[in-house]
Amino acid sequence: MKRLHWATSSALTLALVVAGLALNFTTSARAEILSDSAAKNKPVVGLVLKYKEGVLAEDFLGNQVALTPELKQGEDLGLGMYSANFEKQLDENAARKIAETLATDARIETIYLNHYLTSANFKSVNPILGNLKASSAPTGLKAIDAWQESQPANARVMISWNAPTNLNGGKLWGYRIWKFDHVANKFTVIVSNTFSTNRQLVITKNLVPGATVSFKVSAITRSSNLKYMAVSSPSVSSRVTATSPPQPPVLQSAGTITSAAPVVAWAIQDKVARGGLTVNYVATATASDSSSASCSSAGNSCVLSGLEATKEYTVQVTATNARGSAISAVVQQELDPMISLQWYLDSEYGVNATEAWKITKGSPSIVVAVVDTGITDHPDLDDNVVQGFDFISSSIQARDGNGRDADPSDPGDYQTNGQNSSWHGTHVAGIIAAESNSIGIVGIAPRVKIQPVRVLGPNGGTEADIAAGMNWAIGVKISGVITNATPAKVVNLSIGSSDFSTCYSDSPVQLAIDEAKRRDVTLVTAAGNDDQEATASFPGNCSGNITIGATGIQGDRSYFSNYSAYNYYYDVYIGVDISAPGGDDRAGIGAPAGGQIWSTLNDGTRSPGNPTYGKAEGTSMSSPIAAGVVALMYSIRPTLTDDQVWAILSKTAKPFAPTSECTDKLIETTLNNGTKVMTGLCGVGIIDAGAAVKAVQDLNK
Ligand SMILES: [Ca+2]
Ligand SMILES: [Ca+2]
Ligand SMILES: [Ca+2]
Repeated sequence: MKRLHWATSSALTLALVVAGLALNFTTSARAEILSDSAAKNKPVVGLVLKYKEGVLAEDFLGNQVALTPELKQGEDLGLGMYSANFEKQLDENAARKIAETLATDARIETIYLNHYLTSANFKSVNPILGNLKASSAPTGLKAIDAWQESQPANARVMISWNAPTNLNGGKLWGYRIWKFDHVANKFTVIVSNTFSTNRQLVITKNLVPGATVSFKVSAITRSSNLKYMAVSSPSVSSRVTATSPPQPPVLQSAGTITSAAPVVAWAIQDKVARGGLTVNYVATATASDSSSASCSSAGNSCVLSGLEATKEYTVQVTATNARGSAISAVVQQELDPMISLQWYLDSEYGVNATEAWKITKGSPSIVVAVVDTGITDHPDLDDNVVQGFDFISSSIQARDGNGRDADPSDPGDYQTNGQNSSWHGTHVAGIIAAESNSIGIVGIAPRVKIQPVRVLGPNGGTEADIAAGMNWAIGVKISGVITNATPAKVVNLSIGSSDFSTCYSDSPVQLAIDEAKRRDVTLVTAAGNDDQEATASFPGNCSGNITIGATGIQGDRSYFSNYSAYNYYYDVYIGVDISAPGGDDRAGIGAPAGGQIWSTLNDGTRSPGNPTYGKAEGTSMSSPIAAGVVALMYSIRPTLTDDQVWAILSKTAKPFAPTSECTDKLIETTLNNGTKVMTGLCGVGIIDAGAAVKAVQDLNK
């Protein structure tokens, strides 16, 4: 739900919060106790305690403070939250009694029942304006490339300017720096106050080498009694292109040749790929006996000559500009043989994957966390898996003989009633990043990395374990747990529970999402498979994540997919942000994979057997397709913000089938601030990887 922040903070959440308030036992001196009213008939497994800032939540022996005798010590969840568990599950009243005892402890800020807890008050400080006339604008702004040989791949610019000529009685306090944002299409503040009268600044953050950027500067003054501040209008803007060595060219002719005078061609590089500079290319053909020939061009092809037709040559292209060189990768020519079953890649209502792959198949430095059942060994995945973690705290649920550990292998989530293990995490991981390697299938982003974070066992997962897994995935430090050396840029949660109708603003999972947004990590969630309003499916109904509905091969809502709720007050649909293929076996009779989603699996019925492939359908499948597309977007521009990711995904979405109810219920609403938003029963459309990645590439022009 969740990209409509103005709505979540008022109408929709208001109704939910009012219901929640009736349950609160909040007074100013006591910790707040929160519980989901929809879950009041469910057993409570423990509490989540959020300690007040500055409190040491563990004593010097490592014992968690403030626990009562009924509570067993739990674990650090990150962000100041700790779990604490009951010996056995309790009902709401019994759990609340224990929570009330704890609520008088001055060290605790919030207590969450039902596996939940927390509270965080974010107070923004508004500077006092007025009673002081702003200075004149700074003049003479100059932005120059400040490339450094010691860090050749990093974009670096320096801006300098003249002080305002008229301070209008104020005292110069610092400067405000603005940068043009191509998605918002306006200048946005990147440094609120330099707190310095220095008139130059080196900028290294959120710059793309080769991309042109514009800056403006305002002067900040304050009154002599320091009570008031004023910000001048911005200076005239200045543009600069940060430079770097070029990116490796992508060969478009064969990487191996046997003719005497072949044409070698490579993809045209845009300005960013050229490192912002003029580039010259040299193609070289080398035989196994080291004989070679080369040709050069400033364009995108050249003709080799002097080769011997009887020899086999390997061809590579080197791009060189004033900052350095880069050489093309060895060409991958095989196709993964099961690609014909993967209709969700390129059929009419697929995601246009091949168009995206012309630009990128993903960068190995982009990590997608799969917060799920863990992972199994698979030759189509193994090379793309980075260190994950197992956050299932109950050793009984975990089935690996212990609680938390560094091995996220999936031992099987079979049910004692005879239901086989699902290998859900393995299927989800393959959809995102199965390798492009001439076997099996290919993932949406086959060169990015998967980080398996195990939180789901045979009974699902607790919110505490899920929140801890999310926090670790995005790089939050958690005591007793190895540091995440490769924090994720995208987190996929193919989880949907209609047992919880509310995502409280201070629930552990919501706080993890808030932290992810602060770190510009994109959280992608499933809308749920209950064929009901998605606003009742947790954690898709939290705020700030992107919630994905499912469509079938015919471009209509999958029969099981949750859908958006219509909000009369705001005239918008809320719940599903956008859709992606999730399969629909009823609409896919006779289609490849029966209209379902084909991915990596395991053939074990209980514990892991052999790697295999198979089909599945659900918003659990549409969510990782979206996560893969987002990973491709970050791959060519890691400095994208999460809000830019959503702006691009929503602008580039492709239409549903003309006859679909999803098309009928698309509406455009003008918000109070004049901006227009499109919402609909199934979100704004079907994700289009080709158009989204192209739009990111266009930002680089
Ligand atoms: Ca374990
Ligand atoms: Ca384990
Ligand atoms: Ca493959």
